[in-house]
Amino acid sequence: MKKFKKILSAVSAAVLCAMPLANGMAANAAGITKTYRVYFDVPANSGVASANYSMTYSKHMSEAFYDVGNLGGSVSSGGNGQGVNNICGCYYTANEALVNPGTLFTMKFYGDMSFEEAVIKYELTAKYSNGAEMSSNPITMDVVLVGDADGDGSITIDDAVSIIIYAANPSGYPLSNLRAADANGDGVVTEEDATMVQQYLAQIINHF
Ligand SMILES: [Ca+2]
Ligand SMILES: [Ca+2]
Repeated sequence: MKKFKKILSAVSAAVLCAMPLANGMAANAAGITKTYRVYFDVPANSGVASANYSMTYSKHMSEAFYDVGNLGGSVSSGGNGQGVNNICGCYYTANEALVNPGTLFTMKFYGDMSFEEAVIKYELTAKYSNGAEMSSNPITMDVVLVGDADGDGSITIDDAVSIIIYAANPSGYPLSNLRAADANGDGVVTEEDATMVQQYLAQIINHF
């Protein structure tokens, strides 16, 4: 409890520091950059051995960044920034046909529009270990607005506070969206993520 009070007082100090800058940011709402991270997930016993993802996305978004997920394997990507609209994609390879549920890979980009406006079209295919395409694709996409820990659709100081309180007592103060709370994308929600949200609100960084 003592630690919790200490954290809350640190949060209050941080809120006071961040408020003027956060207000300034709201005045320039048109320039706000949103960061989206997409998790490509499979359920248990999916049998996926590899996957292809390709998409056409607005030139107003950053290039896309791909990372391997918690199931291991490897990702190779390419094609960023070609043409009038950008085309990119990745090829995911599992270490062996997947049995466990989890994330194959993630894709992240940032810009000043919604995800639906940014991604013009995409294709996603999953394959068995013999290279045959799965007729029923078991891969699902979970789109996350990074930093929006409380899931209300915008990133405010409330999100940073929620993350700090959760980090101090995860079972007592659960978060509605742990993936969004994981600002730095390292797979865990800690005070480092709250710090990153505060840096974003203070415009020290303009994306995650
Ligand atoms: Ca929020
Ligand atoms: Ca994190």
